[in-house]
Amino acid sequence: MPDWDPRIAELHQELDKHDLLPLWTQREDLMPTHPLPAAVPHRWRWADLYELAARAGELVPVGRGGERRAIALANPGLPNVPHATPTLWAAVQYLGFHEVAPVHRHSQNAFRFVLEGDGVWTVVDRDPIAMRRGDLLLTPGWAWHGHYNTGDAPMAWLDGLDIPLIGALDNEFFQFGPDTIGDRTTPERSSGELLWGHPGLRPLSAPRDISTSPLSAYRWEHTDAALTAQLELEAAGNPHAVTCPGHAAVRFTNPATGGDALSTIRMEMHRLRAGARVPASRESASSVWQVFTGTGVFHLDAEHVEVGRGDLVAVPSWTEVAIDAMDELDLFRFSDTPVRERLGLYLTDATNPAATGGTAR
Ligand code: 1HN
Repeated sequence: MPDWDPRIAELHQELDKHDLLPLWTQREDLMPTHPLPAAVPHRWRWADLYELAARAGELVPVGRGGERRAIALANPGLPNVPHATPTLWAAVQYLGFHEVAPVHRHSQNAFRFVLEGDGVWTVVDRDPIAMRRGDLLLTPGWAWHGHYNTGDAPMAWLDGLDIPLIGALDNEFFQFGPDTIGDRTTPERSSGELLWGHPGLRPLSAPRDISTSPLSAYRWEHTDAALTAQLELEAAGNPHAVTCPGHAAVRFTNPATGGDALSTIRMEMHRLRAGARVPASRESASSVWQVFTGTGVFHLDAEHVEVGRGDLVAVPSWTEVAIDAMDELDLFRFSDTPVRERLGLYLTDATNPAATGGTAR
């Protein structure tokens, strides 16, 4: 742009006064060649998180108002907001012996993933669901939910929600439930599992259209068995049983539709044999990983980050990710991919020619 004409500077000032901005000075911000996230790749250590959560457990009561003793992972690239990525919230929640997290509901979708411990039941729409190591529990948007600890020890787990996405859309709704949680029953299986937890079998009593998963809990015994089977089949000579050598993976799905278990959050479990590698790739999705067991290294663009049990890693859109397993490595992952797929926005470096320096047409 010619900057020698003083009338252009005047025009820019005048535009500013009228709350207007010209595209010609902004093009690279408005239309970068690929995503340029403000969020950064980052690791949080489980040992730090757990120790701080336990301290909060001694000092900070849980109850009506604050609702949850949850400590959010705040991405250092996104200052002053409790967001792990621009679309995902991740937190460690801590509930002491005999404590209750009161019932409420909100439009945001949520899940819990249990790294260790048991003794807490989460009640979702009056259905009590046991929380145990390795389990994934769902709280779809607008479902009533509260938690109670009936065990003899405190318990901590990972909460994932789509809070930042719902916030960006100005679509937040929240409602308090009754002040008491009712009978603290401790059934082994929730009614969601009793109805829907049988592979390939759909209850005929169920309505036709079920957009969020009616299966409230995905138990570790099933996830573990599915991953074990993939690696056994690979070892028996079937390379198609795994996504790449030594890498078993499953997605948690809605048994009524086969789609993602939550409409806005994709959840997966990965198992790498010792020494296996997930090759480098980029995708236009942001994600958070948690190490369930084992140790490994995440290669995030130029950074190499060592991870061990419970550690969490935020991966912004278009970050190049590769993973090396030092010993057998189990990883839980959640991402905003379903949102992007539904909107026709999901791209990877394998599908987007611009990513490799070509021209997208
Ligand atoms: C919430 O309801 C839970 O139900 C956890 O455990 C974290 C963060 C913000 C708002 C609501 C839960 C939350 C939350």
